[in-house]
Parts: sequence; C-alpha cells; structure tokens
Amino acid sequence: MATSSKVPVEHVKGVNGLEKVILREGRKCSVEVYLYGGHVTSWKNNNGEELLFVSSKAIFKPPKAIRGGIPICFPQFSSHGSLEQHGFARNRFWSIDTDPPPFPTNTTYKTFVDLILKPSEEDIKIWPHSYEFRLRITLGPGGDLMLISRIRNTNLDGKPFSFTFAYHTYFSVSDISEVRVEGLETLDYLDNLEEKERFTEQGDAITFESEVDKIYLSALNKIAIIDHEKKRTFVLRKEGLPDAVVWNPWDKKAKAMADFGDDEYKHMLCVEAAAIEKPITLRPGEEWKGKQELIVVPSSYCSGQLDPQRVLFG
Ligand code: TA6
Repeated sequence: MATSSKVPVEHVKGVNGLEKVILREGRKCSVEVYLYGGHVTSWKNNNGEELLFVSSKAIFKPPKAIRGGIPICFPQFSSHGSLEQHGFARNRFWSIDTDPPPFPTNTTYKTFVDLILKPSEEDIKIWPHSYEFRLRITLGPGGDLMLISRIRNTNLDGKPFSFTFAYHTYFSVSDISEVRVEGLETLDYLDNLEEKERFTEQGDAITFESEVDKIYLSALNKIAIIDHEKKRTFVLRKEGLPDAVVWNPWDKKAKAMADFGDDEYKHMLCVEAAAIEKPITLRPGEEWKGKQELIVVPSSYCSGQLDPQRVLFG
C-alpha cells in the first residue's frame, strides 16, 4: 500500500498547558485532539464553524475527563465492577505513535495523527491485561472526521480479555427540541432511565422533549442527526461497533453536573458508536478495529423534505 505523504500536524499547548495536536485541511477545516484522553475536542468545517460540543465548564484537569468532544470509553462503557465509569482511556495521557504498523487507509487522506495508549503498572493493577490501543484521527479532504481504533491483546500469559467500547461523541446542535435522529427506528434498546430494561423504539424518527439515555442494539452502520435550525445533517458511519447510544441529560441532570452548564443540554446531543451488548473478546495477538466516520451534509429539512433514507443509504 503506498504510504501517503503525511501532512505535518501542529503540536501546541492547550487549556491548562495540556498538550494538543491540531490537524488542518482546506480553508478552515480543523480538528484538535488532546494527548490527555486521546480526546478530540474540536472539529471545524470549512467555514470555521465548531461542530462538536464542549462544555464551557469542562475542567481540562486530570483525573477528570474533558466534558464534551469525543471521549473514548475503554475498556468499559458505563460503570460496573472496579473500573471507573466509562473506563480509564479518557483519563490517561496518550503518546504520539511514531512507528505505527502499516495501516491500510485511503491514501487520499493525508492529514492524520496516530496516538497510542499502553497500560501503566498502575493500570495493570486495576485491569490485569496488556494491550496496545492505537487511535488514528484523520481529517479528510472534504472535512470528514474519522477515528479508527485498533486494540491488540499483548498478554504474555496467554489470557484473553473482553471489553466494551464507545466513541462518546457530543454533537453541537442549535436547539435540541429541533433535532431528529434517523436510523434507529424500530430497534430494540436498553433504557438507562428504566434500569436498563429492554424496549422497542417507535417507527418514527427520534425527537427530544426530555432526558434520554438509551443503548440501541444492533444498529445500522449509518445514523443521521438532523439539525433543523442549521439545516445541517451529521451522518455517523460506523464499522465494528454494532450498538449506538443516544444521550441528552436535559435540565435536571444538567444542573447536577458541575462540569456542565445548566442550559447547555439545549445545544448538545450525544450519539455514540459503541460495542456494549456483546463485549469484544480478544485472545493474545488478536486485534479489534472500530471505526467512526463523521460527515456533515446540508439538509433542507422541513417536515419530511429531507429524505434521510437517501442520506443514510445514498
Ligand atoms: O452515554 C450516556 C452515559 O452513559 C450517561 O448515562 C451519562 O452518564 C453519560 O454517559 C456521561 O457519563 P460521564 O461519565 O462522562 O459523566
């Protein structure tokens, strides 16, 4: 595979002096990722508009995860057992992967950064496994944002391990009450607001009038998030991630989060490509790959004028 002539990326100091990398493409497209958490905190389109939500009260100070952007949930989604909520990958300092193994990618995508996370001695005490977690963040020529995770079991004791995973993406929306999500209709989901009880989603697009915290099972690999006011649709494409989480804390939960503004729930929606229902198991030497691609398309959506099916399946 021809290696792409990689576009150099910028290494700068971000909030509180935390190291971050900036990718740039075209006139004003850019992506910013902090080494803390391997955490994408900004994705801008060619007008320089910010497409991801980061709370104005985000803390940017270990051990707290940055509130917003795209936190990486690994080796566990949610909270059970001894691991912290959503695992520890988002609370660790990642490194630039200077020598990644060959990565079969589209050679037109030349603007990317490779990060790597391996367990510390401390980490192994809380999750007794060795792994290499390689994360490639790519900004495509048209401003698409792609995250590819490759997780390899490097245990020397012959032990397999299992994990759950999510790209916990916070989309910036103009007004949550004017947002629709297409692509999750009629799916079964676990409702986190009902003790993870299993329900079946209605046949219509999902709209938002109150707190939502649902894990959709075996979702299609394309989901559309339609922002009526901005006349813009986010298309999320996923591979290796069968499930999808939809979360908005609404007013009560928003007020209860110290790193989240009371009214910020109106301007964000989490739609998360995930592997939750069926944990992923790797034997030593095996590698898993999970990919999320985010695209923005104009949507002259007005009571059904937008054909999301076309967006989803076109
Ligand atoms: O993705 C939805 C969710 O699991 C919610 O239950 C809520 O806890 C959210 O993640 C945020 O979790 P965090 O640990 O980042 O505050």
